[in-house]
Amino acid sequence: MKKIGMARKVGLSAMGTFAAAIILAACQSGPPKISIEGVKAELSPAIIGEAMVTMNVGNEGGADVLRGVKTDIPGAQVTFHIMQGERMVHVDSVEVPAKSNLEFKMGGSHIMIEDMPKTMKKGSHFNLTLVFQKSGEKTMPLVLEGPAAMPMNMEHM
Ligand SMILES: [Cu+2]
Repeated sequence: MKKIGMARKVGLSAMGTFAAAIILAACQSGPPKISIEGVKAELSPAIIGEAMVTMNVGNEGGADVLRGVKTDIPGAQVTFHIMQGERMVHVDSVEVPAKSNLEFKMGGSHIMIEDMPKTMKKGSHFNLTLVFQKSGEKTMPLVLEGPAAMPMNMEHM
């Protein structure tokens, strides 16, 4: 009986050391400090019901992850698109490294809104929400702008 008691005590103190190590690691990287600038939503010049959202996501703190994106436009789908070489692929999450500046722009990583209802046109207002793993949700009001001139090879299929 006494032996078991000893083992338990050792186990607990090892746990304490482990927890301390985690806290130390967290302090070194620090919490993320997210700022969002230059947000713009432009209708697709090629496809009805589609819009592209571009912005700069700055992070002056520790690493975070963009876990998702949502909108209050009824029935619309929003996704992250990133360029892998020449190809555009959908991704569910985007890393936001410590002390970084993530650019969502035309020709690079961007946010795509699809299946918008016909009521959404130039000048329509809506909300877009970025969901960060650590920083939580950031909602921004947007106004749909007319289609930007887009090089032919950047059109969405
Ligand atoms: Cu895209």
